[in-house]
Amino acid sequence: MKMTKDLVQKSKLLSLVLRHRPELIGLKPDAQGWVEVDQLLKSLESFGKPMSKAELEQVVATNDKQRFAFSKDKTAIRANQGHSINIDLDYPVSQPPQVLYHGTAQQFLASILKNGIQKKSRHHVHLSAETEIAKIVGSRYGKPVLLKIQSGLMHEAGIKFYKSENEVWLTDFVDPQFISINKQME
Ligand code: HQG
Repeated sequence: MKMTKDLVQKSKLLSLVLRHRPELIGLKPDAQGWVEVDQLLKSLESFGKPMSKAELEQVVATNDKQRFAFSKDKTAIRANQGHSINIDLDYPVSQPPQVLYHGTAQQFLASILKNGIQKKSRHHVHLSAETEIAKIVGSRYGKPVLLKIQSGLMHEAGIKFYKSENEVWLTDFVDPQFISINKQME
């Protein structure tokens, strides 16, 4: 199901407060990034951007990248990945597929091939098993470039990978030796 414009706006506000600036609306996520649903709805209302519980449920269910998740008992919510606030997502270490992809923009290429893929303001480097997703991610910053990552070799070298609830592969850093440009996209 496609999100309406209104739901996209609401989703962006949720990303902002659950990943980057909870203090903006007076929220304090716990150590794993969870906030109480009731508290979130109250805070959004006081902030002048009220959201009903039904709307919140709709955002979680229809979000194009499954960015948010409810706790099992549905009383708490968090973003699945992409945080800049300091939390521990507690995802288990997982064995990655042989190859993963990272979408970036042409202007970052020289620096990446020299310095590796860094996490910048996020907690982890984000990789995906799907080339399509990586292309879309890369095009946010300019002409997209698709990088192929030897995640199998990284795993063998003892580098840890985590898989988020919404199937994003997370790691700390990708050294240039594991990166090649995916020719098909040039
Ligand atoms: C680049 C979205 C120069 C890196 C997506 C990227 C993703 C370097 C940018 C999630 C570099 C950081 C994450 C280096 C890395 N020199 N540039 N050494 N190392 N970069 O947005 O991976 O819509 O923080 O290639 O779907 O683009 O928010 O990371 O271009 O899953 O849910 O620095 O964000 O999800 O940009 O995207 P970002 P990302 P959401």
